[in-house]
Amino acid sequence: MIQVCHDRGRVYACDMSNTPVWHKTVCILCSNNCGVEVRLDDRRFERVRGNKAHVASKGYTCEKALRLDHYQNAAGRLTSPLKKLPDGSFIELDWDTAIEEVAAALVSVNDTYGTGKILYYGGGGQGNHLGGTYGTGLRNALGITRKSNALAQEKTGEAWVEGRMYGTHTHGEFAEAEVSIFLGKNPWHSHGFDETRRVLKEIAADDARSMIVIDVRRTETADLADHFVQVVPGGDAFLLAAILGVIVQEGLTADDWIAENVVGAPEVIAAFSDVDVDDFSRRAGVAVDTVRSVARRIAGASSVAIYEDLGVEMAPNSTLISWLQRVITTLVGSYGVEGGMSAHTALVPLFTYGAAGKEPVDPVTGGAVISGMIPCNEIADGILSDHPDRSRAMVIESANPVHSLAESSKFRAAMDACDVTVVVDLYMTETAREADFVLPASSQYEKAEMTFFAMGFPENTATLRAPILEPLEGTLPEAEIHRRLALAIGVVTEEDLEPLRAAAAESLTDFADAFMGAAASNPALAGMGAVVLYDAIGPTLPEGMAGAAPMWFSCQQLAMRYPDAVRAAGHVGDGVELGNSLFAALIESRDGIVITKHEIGDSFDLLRTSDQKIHVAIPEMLDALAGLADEPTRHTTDEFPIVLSAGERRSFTANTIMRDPAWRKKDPEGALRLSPADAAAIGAQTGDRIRVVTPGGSAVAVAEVSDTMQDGHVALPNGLGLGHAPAGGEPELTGVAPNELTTTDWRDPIAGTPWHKHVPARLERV
Ligand SMILES: Nc1nc2c(c(=O)[nH]1)N[C@H]1C(S)=C(S)[C@@H](COP(=O)(O)OP(=O)(O)OC[C@H]3O[C@@H](n4cnc5c(=O)[nH]c(N)nc54)[C@H](O)[C@@H]3O)O[C@H]1N2
Ligand SMILES: Nc1nc2c(c(=O)[nH]1)N[C@H]1C(S)=C(S)[C@@H](COP(=O)(O)OP(=O)(O)OC[C@H]3O[C@@H](n4cnc5c(=O)[nH]c(N)nc54)[C@H](O)[C@@H]3O)O[C@H]1N2
Ligand code: SF4
Ligand SMILES: [Mo]
Repeated sequence: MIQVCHDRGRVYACDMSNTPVWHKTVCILCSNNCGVEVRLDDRRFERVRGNKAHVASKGYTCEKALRLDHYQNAAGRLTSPLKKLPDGSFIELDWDTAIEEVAAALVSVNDTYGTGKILYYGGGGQGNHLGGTYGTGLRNALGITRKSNALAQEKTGEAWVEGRMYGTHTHGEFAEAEVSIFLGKNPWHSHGFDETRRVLKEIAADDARSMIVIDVRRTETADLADHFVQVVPGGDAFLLAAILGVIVQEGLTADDWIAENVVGAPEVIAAFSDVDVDDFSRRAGVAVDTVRSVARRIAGASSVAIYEDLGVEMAPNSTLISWLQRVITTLVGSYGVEGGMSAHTALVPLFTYGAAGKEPVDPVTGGAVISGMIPCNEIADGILSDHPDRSRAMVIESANPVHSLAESSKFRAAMDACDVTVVVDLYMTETAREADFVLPASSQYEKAEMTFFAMGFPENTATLRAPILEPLEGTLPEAEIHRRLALAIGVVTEEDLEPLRAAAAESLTDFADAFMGAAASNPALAGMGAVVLYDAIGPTLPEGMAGAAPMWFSCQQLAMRYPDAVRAAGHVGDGVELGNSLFAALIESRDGIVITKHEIGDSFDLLRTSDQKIHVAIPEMLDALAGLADEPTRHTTDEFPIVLSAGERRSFTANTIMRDPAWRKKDPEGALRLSPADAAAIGAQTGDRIRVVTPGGSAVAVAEVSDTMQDGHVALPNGLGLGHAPAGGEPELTGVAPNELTTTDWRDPIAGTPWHKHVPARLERV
């Protein structure tokens, strides 16, 4: 028998003898969100272990989950709203005053410059996407049309391609694939699918399956690969085009399958029949025999799954590469087969593809607004321009763009150039320090939270977490911050909310009727959906779960769109009842639930192209392919001859979620890794200090000489150079902040995504 115990601000499940039990939640340090169980000692995470009952991770964790206390309880948690004074110092405000002043400041930006000059950045990280649903309400309340987040510096090139080819997002089933390809992706450390390391080891041990790793460095994943294809930096587009050249020229395409399922294939096949396989292999730095054997292995497989990630998404030709790798799976017929690529469902899709092919252009910078997002690399330039329509204010939630976006100094200047900037975070981050207002959020273990990262097919899952701690005093969950802001801005009133609350108190079905009616007569109310749901349905949910109320609407939408798959997953009823049943299961389960269960053959039904076929011919990509031979491979100069990967995932990196350097058990300062020859060239050894100089800046890092690195390529980890203030004083920095070395102009011409893995650099021994 479990009961709820309260003790010194903590609420915990305990048995009848008051013995604390394990609290189910998830790890928030990467998008896998592995289910974990936490044993608390007062507010500290005393122990963390994998949750064997979790629907997706089944007990799996990596070494990082055990260190989660450093997220929850690091020194310096914010406990009061802050306002910056003209002299740059901060004063504490009470919440009522803070909400009133923030609302007034944002409304005044609209009054002064007209609506549309506020930019909303962020809204969620590796573990928290519910905040973003409330952010949508704020945007609607203030007429904010400009938004962006970290996806617009990594995944928008991919989204540009997928919108055209599939009209939706696709993902591979690596647990089943005969051939798994990791392209600029090091899943051993970065993860990205359920039980990653277990699956990697399983593939490595299975003679019938193959792993192909395409990377510039011999990574931990590469060590497990059947084929490690070590490209030179900038060589990926040449390599993939050469692989496609082999597949086409040796007649290895899946012609019958293509005829049935693909539009535009003849044009694409023709384009690769001309590729000079020998020359392109040489340009990629890969032996042509390797290219041929890899191409044949791919074409001969019953299923191929590819995971591209930052190694190619943040490097030259990134959008072209996103297309080339999808041409491979398309021409060998590996979509909609078990172990291949497939579209998937989502409770809330992370991307919208409706504008694919006609993406609007940002009027200030001229950049393509893909999936509604301003390219990250153009935000600061836009604000610092003299364009009359430039943004005048920013609201930044759950993100640290001063640290995470290119050219930190420029983002600081852009914040300074705004009339008002508001940051919602747990800690005094590099970005919060620059803000006019800082609002302290409750942590992800102090409120209901979830993410929309799950991409499984044919089965997809979702995990809604309950708080395991009461909010730290002085903090508020985003739901409550946004409810108060909406009331202060005046876009919803108590009179609007009262009848909806009353209806929700009766039943969810009554609420559905009342909400539809109210939204029809008052569109502003519909735009505030998340806040309205929180206010009305929230009080009817179990203790601590009010913030999950917007998921009621998402469950309804999913049930409407895929009623059979939702029922096949065990939820019951029709129409609103089916959505209610899904919602009830989500609210109840701490182990995650299956939300949709399809048949593998349904894959094509999930495509959102006009005819539900794959549209492989993209004119801009065919042009880029035609011009590839004339492109340089390395983008370096005599002054900056080395390629720097600025921001690599390692054992103890987790974006900027962990600020306390003590969380790191290895690589405490975040070493600059370089090859023995590059080290010898400047007379450096492991442990020496090396200055890295780039066109954007310079920094000193500790060296780690490593034979996993190829000559002419060096790497710094991501997520270092964070300020941590143990005694509440001035922050101490550990390691190099990678974006002190990057520049906003170094980016993909189509998607505007940065070339952080390909920064020209030179090294000097200090
Ligand atoms: N431990 C840990 N895991 C994480 C995160 C974290 O911070 N720490 N962050 C999460 C996030 S937000 C993301 S987006 C993912 C990113 O996950 P990954 O993309 O896997 O991470 P990276 O280490 O940045 O880059 C992957 C690989 O690209 C290689 N690479 C560099 N340049 C090139 C090139 O020109 N060509 C090729 N083919 N490869 C190249 C690098 O050697 C590296 O092995 O990780 C997620 N998981
Ligand atoms: N040079 C270089 N730059 C990079 C990368 C790289 O490889 N190289 N990687 C890029 C990638 S792929 C990504 S995804 C970005 C990530 O960078 P960002 O998008 O900036 O995200 P995080 O670093 O995860 O920062 C999350 C912030 O959210 C706060 N936070 C945590 N929980 C909550 C919460 O519940 N509520 C609120 N309001 N705040 C919370 C944390 O304290 C932290 O300050 O970095 C990018 N930057
Ligand atoms: S860091 Fe990622 S893979 Fe590791 S335990 Fe956390 S969620 Fe799972
Ligand atoms: Mo990311």
